[in-house]
Amino acid sequence: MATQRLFFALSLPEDMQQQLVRWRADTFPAEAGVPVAAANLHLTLAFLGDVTAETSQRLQTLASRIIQPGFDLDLDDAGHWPRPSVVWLGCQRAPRGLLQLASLLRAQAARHGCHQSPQPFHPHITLLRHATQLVALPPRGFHWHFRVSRFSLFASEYSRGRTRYRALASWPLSSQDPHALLSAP
Ligand code: 2AM
Repeated sequence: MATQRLFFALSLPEDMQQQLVRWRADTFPAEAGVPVAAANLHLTLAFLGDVTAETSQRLQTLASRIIQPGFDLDLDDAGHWPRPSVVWLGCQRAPRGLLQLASLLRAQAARHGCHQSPQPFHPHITLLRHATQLVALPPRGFHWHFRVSRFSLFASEYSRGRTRYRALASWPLSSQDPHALLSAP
């Protein structure tokens, strides 16, 4: 049966992709790892693995029904995980909206047979892969901010020695906080 390797994720605004790529080049030496291509930088919400078209369609229908306000994301933390050999960018305090969205998508994925890691969700953007050596991390104090107003389903495609992430569908998060609307005079 034909399957696709899929994941729900947040993409980054193009100008931020470029800023991050420049900062990464200034911050990490070339031998620290293999840089993820600018267009591939993303924050995974829920990894689905290889799924059939039917499962993909069901999960897309559920995703389209999610009603949740957008949220602000502050990227101000970095780390090195020696086991998957990645250097990542994340947040010291993940916003509640991000955790809620990921938790919902992961629960829906699990109910449709997509194995979810038992490890707690640690939101991150992978910057470098094959980071097998000890890496000097940048001192705290760096900071990027952006407003998250949509999330997407991506297919991971491998061809001619390269992995490319292709957005299959995207859904908006509402622009206003419903609680703010309820308490408005
Ligand atoms: P990573 O960046 O930490 O490797 C596509 O592979 C995206 O799904 C990546 O962001 C990857 O995270 C994430 N992902 C989560 N679990 C995965 C798994 N078991 N295999 C591959 N990718 C996974």
